[in-house]
Amino acid sequence: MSDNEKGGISRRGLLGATAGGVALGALAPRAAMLGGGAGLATMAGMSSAAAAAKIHLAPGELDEYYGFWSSGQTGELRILGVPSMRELMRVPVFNRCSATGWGQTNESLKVMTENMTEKTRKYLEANGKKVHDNGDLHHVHMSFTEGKYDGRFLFMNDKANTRVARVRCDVMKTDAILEIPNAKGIHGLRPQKWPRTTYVFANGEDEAPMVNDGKVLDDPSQYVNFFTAVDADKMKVAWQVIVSGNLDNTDADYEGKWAFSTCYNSEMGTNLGEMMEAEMDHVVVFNIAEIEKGIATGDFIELNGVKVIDGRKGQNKNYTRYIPIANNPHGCNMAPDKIHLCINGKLSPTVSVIDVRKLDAVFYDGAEPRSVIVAEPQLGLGPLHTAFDGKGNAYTSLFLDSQVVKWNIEKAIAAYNGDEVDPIIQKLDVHYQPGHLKTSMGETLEADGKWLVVLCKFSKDRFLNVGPLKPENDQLVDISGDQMVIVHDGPTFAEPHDAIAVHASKMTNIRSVWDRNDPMWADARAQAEKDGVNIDDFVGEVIRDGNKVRVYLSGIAPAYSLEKFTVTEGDEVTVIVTNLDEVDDLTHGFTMGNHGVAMEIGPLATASVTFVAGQPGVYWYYCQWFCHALHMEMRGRMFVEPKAA
Ligand code: CUK
Ligand code: CUA
Ligand code: CA
Repeated sequence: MSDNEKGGISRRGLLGATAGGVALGALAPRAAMLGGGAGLATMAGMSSAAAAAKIHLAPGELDEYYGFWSSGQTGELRILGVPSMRELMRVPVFNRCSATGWGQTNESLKVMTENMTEKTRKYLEANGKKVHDNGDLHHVHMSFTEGKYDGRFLFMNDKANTRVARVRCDVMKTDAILEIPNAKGIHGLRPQKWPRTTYVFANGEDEAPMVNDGKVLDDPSQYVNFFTAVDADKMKVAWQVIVSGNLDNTDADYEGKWAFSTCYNSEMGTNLGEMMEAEMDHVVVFNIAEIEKGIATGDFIELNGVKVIDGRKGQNKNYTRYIPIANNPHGCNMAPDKIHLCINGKLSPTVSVIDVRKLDAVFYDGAEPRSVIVAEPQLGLGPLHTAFDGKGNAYTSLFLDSQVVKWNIEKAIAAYNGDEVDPIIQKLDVHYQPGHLKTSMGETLEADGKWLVVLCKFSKDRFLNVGPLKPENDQLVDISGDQMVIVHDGPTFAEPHDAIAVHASKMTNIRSVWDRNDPMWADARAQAEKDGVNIDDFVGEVIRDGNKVRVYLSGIAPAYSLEKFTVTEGDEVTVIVTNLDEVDDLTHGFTMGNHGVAMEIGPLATASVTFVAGQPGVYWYYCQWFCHALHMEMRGRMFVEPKAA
């Protein structure tokens, strides 16, 4: 093992290394970075037959874990089975979905627009749009009760349009999307772990003027960043904190006392050179109780309807502390031992381990901020994220080395204290350039050390060539033994950053058919009541209301309640469809031909869509979800009459 790979070197030594060789490596062109990994591809043949057998599920066998995957710039949530890595479902969140009508149905448009800022609403209106139909979803995390997954909600970020979304785990549909005011580019996101998820913490990555109305433009000295606590139950902003520097990744502790965010741009630079200038950036520690006290006692300003605390450096208050970390750190991962927080070096080959029990002294006894660091093992080039097995070991992705390094936290602490021990247990080649990595249940008190998913940014030669745009490669690693073993290569499309694996026993709320009283279609139900239509019955009604027409359809396989209805060219037509089949897995659809309209209606659900009736003529509508032997026959006609001259 080279010196470079050994733990226990001096702090001065590794900080020196940061500024030199590592930084150069990070800046090398992509082709050069990939060169390192390519020669190692043959090493993948290590998978043992025994480990591989574990992931083979016979037809009909179920997976042990639900994997919840982000999809990056695709903007959706994905559900995979672990360990089979079979994709089970896609849940549209920020994206427009052709199959389900997400982004087009009235129910989804309500979710997407009801917590939008006025600024965005005006922008969209001026451009003839209702919603943004893209998102950049990096981080998906489940709600917690006492440090364990509670199977209620999933929360996720949209870096592209500064939003936070919530998905209901009972029906796996998005039920709230909140655009965060003031902040720009929501990146890191984590739910509070203890005592329960009261807050979802969300990092603003991009600096901008505090009041971003065009009066200040190219004057970075007036830029700020915001840390946001979202009320997880109401999906409204609870409070924000103005910070020094920007914010990248975040995590929360297991006591409900702290939240942490990494910062790679303490320089507040606006170009690459400036963002790498300082020798040290930092991790910000947020003191939740002090911030709540500050809000309660009025020590805030109100900005766009949000209570904002000033937590910048030099405030001399107990809202925040800034702990220096070698330049440009990235991942922020709390270990399930409740004690150790790992800050991943990125430009530095190190992970800085913080003992959260030492934070009180920094806040209240004037202890030096770096006194909380209890280990700083040198692991390899480009550490991005760390995961845990609940047995005292940590797994860190090395982007530049295309490796995962398994190391022991206690040994790293001993090495930091001068003992002659090497904390590194194994380095595993992965394919290639890993970002996030996640262990089964690893971000909870029930970390079980069975599986590790490594989300590689490049797949290069691992799959058949599909052209210049290649899939990512989500590799599954068996970590149940002493040595890590790769057991599966999983191609994924643009581009998962993060994933969690939740044991199936946690998903106690999940349903197979909808409850007729679900709030998702409350608006449609209220309108139906006004129209004197009972949408729980098999009804076919056409209600005319000026140039608005409401068509109530029921579906029982293989027929709709109306085989035809008539409207006038230019009418605003709302079709409200209820699926009255109570059978598991019996989904209907509604597609209106040549109108760009299609939606899903799950068993016992109601869904509605509004469109303008097109040019005069006969248009067929049909069910696009194969529901019955006579599914093709589940169709009807819309007659569009010419407008009276
Ligand atoms: S970030 Cu993508 S690899 Cu958005 Cu969690 Cu680290
Ligand atoms: Cu209903 Cu196909
Ligand atoms: Ca920096």
